Amino acid sequence: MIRILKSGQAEVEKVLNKVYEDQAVYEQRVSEILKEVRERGDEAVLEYTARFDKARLTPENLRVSAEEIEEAYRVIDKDVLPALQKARDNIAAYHEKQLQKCWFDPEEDGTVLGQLVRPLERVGIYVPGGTASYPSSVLMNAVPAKVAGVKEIVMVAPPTAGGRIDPYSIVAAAEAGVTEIYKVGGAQAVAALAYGTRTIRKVDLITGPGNIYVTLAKKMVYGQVNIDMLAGPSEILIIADASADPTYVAADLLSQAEHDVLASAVLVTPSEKLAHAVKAEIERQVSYLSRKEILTASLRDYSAIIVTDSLAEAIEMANTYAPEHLELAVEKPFDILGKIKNAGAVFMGHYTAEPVGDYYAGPNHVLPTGGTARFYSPLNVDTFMKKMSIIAYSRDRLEKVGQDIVKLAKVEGLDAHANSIQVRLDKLAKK
Ligand code: HSO
Ligand code: ZN
Repeated sequence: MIRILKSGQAEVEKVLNKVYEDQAVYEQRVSEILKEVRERGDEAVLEYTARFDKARLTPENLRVSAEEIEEAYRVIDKDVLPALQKARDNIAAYHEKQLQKCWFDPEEDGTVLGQLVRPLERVGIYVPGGTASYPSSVLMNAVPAKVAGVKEIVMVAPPTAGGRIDPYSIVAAAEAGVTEIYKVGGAQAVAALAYGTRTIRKVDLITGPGNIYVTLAKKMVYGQVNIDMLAGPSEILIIADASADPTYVAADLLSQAEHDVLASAVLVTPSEKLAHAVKAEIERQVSYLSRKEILTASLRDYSAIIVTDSLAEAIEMANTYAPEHLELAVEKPFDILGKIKNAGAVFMGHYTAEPVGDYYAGPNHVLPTGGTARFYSPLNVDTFMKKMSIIAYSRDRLEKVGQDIVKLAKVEGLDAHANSIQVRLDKLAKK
């Protein structure tokens, strides 16, 4: 089911540098959908929704109504709501710490330099449909937007054939402060958010994970609007030493392997004994888990247990892989944290099971995948904000340094720039 490899074996390289299939074939279709929605707006959105989701909607019922939101609250399991609210509060508290302050730096001669931090006005959150419709992801996208101070938070999700959206996702949206929900998914939803239609006004930023069509659409509209990142299949890499419990390690590997047939779960450990125990545990646990087909596929193709020569080598492999989720299932996780360079989120010690972060602790679960943790950060409050520079020069300052600016402008051959400074210097000289 899952291979055990030894460091040095050629296959290890393949696991660490995974390559997914070429996406070019989808690009054509996505760009056509974008073009249609751009040109024909709602009409194209509704046609694609009928074709791909089998839902027949009109401009009037494309938006989830107040009654539908009330109904969602009625149909969900009542016990879930307090847990969802607690998760929301934890996410809000964590993201509040990320808020950056505006600052002003006044100087002796009256000059002031500063920076204002402002929320974006209107953002779009994509929520996948079907079994990948996760209320937790609704919270992870919407709560940071709310904390940032975004006024209009628009959610889109593909409807079922009956024209409905998962009630838990609707409730999560309402609890997180989403202001509009539309029943539209796929590339057509991204197009509507990016270009705007009569019913769905355009946004400044699109966040949230989706399938290949959604991801490519986000890539193609980038520039027209901002996007968070390009999400790929989920991954977990666990560094474990002999102190790790094979039952826990196996369970955590399986927790991410169940997301997708393309998901990866990798264990790197210097303990050969642990490697074999984890393999046996995986087989035992898969027998009672429900998503067997997905688990079998993802464990076979993209996952492995790698036995390393040392803990240091295991850490090196983790840095090369740059996993979305990194678990440090070692006796003293804080002792090795300093050596970790690339990971989306780090889960410390034997009791921080990865799902603690997926659902509850507070940090975001929208994380860089596919090695992009080398240069991307988790979704965070900054994603929903932008900065403005403030410059207030005093007369004294301009008089003192104006000639520097004139010189720099002249070097560039831009005499109107030089002139804008010089006219002031000339007047000041006469006073
Ligand atoms: N681990 C997923 C997020 C998720 N897990 C949602 C459960 N629900 C990607 O980081
Ligand atoms: Zn997960």
